[in-house]
Amino acid sequence: NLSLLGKAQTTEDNLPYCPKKSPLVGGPIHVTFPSGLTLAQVERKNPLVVRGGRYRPPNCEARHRTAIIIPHRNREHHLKFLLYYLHPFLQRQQLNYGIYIIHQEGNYTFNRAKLMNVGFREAMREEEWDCLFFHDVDLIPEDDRNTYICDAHPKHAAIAMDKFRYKLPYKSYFGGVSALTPQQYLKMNGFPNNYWGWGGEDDDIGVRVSLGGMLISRPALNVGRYKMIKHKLDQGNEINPRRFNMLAKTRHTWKQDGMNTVEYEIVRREHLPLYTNITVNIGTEK
Ligand code: UDH
Ligand code: NGS
Repeated sequence: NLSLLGKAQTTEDNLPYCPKKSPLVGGPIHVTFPSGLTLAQVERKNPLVVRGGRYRPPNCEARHRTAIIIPHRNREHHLKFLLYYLHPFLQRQQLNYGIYIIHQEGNYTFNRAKLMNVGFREAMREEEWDCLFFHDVDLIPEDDRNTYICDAHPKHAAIAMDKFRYKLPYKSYFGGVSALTPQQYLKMNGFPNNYWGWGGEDDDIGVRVSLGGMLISRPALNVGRYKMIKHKLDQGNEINPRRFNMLAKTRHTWKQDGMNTVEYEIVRREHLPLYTNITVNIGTEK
């Protein structure tokens, strides 16, 4: 049936696929932090974002479904700015997306990587995302061309941060913002669950990429640019003195610790106007 064939490019809702390259993407973004900004203002600026912080382009079918996973505790003032920039940024990229805040409950030592494992499982439970962006709350992308889609290999996106004078601090750096498909994530058994406190977990994740038989993909240096909202080390996220010892053993431990062993208890799941808030009890160090 020829007429059907002719419609092969349209989808269920009879929308054509979005163009491969979004016409709405500009280039550099001038990032400032307006004082007095409120979440209500961010909501008003993003009328097409629906409950849970979900969006799909109104006039075309997105080619990509991206979940943003943000580990969080006590950083509401950063979250507000991130949402202010991220929603319009993702919309200009014509993505079907959702934003998940994975909020660690309680005052026990923070565990960034374990929260990412929780985010992976809980986001995939809701939707067949084809790409997950693991995103620190204090990093604002400064260029629209830093497309939030996955590559053939795990992607390290935050390669040029202002605090490192817009270059990698060291060659294997994998911190800040990274992106993996569900297949890539599972191939490396996700992220480690046992890095409590600051440091090393991102290096462990980088090592896992290669132990999983993959390479690291990166955007161009003039595109993977981020501005970090300045802050001090948080209370409850003290430097982890064990991190070097643990890193030395990743090669032996990655299959025994990760997505296959993550244990937690969901406390609350809220579909808020600008994001899905998942509050989780991830327990304490064993
Ligand atoms: N995070 C929270 N709450 C916390 C701790 C961390 O939400 O209490 C999240 C947040 O998404 C943050 C990410 O975890 O962006 C990474 O933590 P971080 O911002 O503290 O780490 P970063 O390395 O900065 O970016 C630490 C600044 C001082 C480092 C000093 C050690 N040399
Ligand atoms: C390394 C840490 C990473 C950290 C990076 C940048 O030394 O976790 O510095 O830190 N690795 C270890 O401690 C083993 S920063 O300059 O952002 O404070 O991400």
